[in-house]
Amino acid sequence: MSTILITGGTVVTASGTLDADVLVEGEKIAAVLARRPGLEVSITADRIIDATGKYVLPGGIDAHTHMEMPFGGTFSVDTFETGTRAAAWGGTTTIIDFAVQAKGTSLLATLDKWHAKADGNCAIDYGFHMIVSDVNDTTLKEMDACIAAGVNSFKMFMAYPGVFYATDGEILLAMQQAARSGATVMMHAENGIAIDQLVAQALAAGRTDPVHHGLTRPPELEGEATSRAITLAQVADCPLYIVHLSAAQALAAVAEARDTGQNVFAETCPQYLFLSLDDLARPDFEGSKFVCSPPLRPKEHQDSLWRGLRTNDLSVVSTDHCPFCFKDQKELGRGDFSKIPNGMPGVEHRMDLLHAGVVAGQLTLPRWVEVASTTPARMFGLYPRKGVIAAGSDADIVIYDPAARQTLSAATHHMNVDYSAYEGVEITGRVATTLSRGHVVIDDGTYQGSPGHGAFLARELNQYLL
Ligand code: DUC
Ligand code: ZN
Ligand code: ZN
Repeated sequence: MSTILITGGTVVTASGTLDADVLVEGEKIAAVLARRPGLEVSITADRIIDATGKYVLPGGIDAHTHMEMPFGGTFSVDTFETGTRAAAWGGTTTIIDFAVQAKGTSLLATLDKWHAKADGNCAIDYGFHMIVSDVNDTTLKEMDACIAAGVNSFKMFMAYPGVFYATDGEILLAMQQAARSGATVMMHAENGIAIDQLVAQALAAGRTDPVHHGLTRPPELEGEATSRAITLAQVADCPLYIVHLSAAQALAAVAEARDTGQNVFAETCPQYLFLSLDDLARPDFEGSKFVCSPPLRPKEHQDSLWRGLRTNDLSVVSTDHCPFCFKDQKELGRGDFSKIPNGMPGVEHRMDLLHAGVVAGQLTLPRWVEVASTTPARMFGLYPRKGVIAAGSDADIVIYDPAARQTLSAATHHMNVDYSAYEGVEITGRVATTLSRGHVVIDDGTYQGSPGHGAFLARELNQYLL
């Protein structure tokens, strides 16, 4: 079995920092060896990686991505191969992607289809959530089979009538079914029925620019839907995870539910922490690059979200990586913002952007690791295999240089998309080395991984439930 010794670094975990060396044997972490003055331990290894001056982190877990997703009449442009490679460049060693049930199809056939897309193509490990868009007796029964197959989180939509939308009654039925096994329902919480009326009114009045995507999806309608989802989950006694939370109103509803002890959790995404409605309003159709749902919000919401991350009302930061090219894809919505495919690229830069939050004093170093790796591992049944630097865990390790400088750009990123939402933004910090199960995937500015190294992760239930 080959061995790697990572020396001289500062190990950062959710519980603190430690000057320690890390020994990797094969695919696992064999030991974390604290360095103390006067206590010299001599260990030999096949390969020594010098991490002096760098952080040694558990690999990032991005619990919300969409590779090759059929959506808005087109497909998101990263494949499992290109998307997982880009993730590794940015220090993410696990993704959890969404299998998408089309109406009239079965959940298990959907799962097979997503396995076929990912199998043999991923540079890092991956799991699946299931999008349930057709609630009926058959699919409700199939939820148990999905759980047995390691897919125990089910996303539903209160938005997109006619596409993914589920009625309150359908949501209640799915929540009751999930609750019987302890599975989690993930919710896209926006009031799609009301939004569709606002969209029709805007278009009829000739308001067609991308900024109207944001203006027709007001934060109040995210707050209302979030409260309604929480009430339905309470009645069904089902764990609820609000995805891509963007608005202060929605956060207030989550915080109130958590204060009562209800099993309600929420994630936000870097785009809601760093970008705003001003970006959607960029001229010359540039705003289309920032169309995602829920939409980017007025800047005032950002402070609430950072605070929510500190208070744990927001427990996870994932990306909702759903990239569409500007050319030919975003352009489908010239003259009609409602035809712009909803989604933004992000899988490569989540760790960097959150590190920028550390540099700016918004998060501590351990909290950075917690929201980006440890909590997603626990939330989605992967801990302690993933999400921690500890003996026995998978050797998914990122060596992060906190002093390196980089400028984000489409010219240098590795995502398969023709623009960057952060073009020209300067960041302090950069991944030096990424290991996935003991294999070096990124080192010193080169990709050394291979498609097919990444393995499917059958997940256990949410580990925050009593
Ligand atoms: N919701 C997502 O989670 N991803 C892409 C689009 C959407 O509305
Ligand atoms: Zn969504
Ligand atoms: Zn998504």
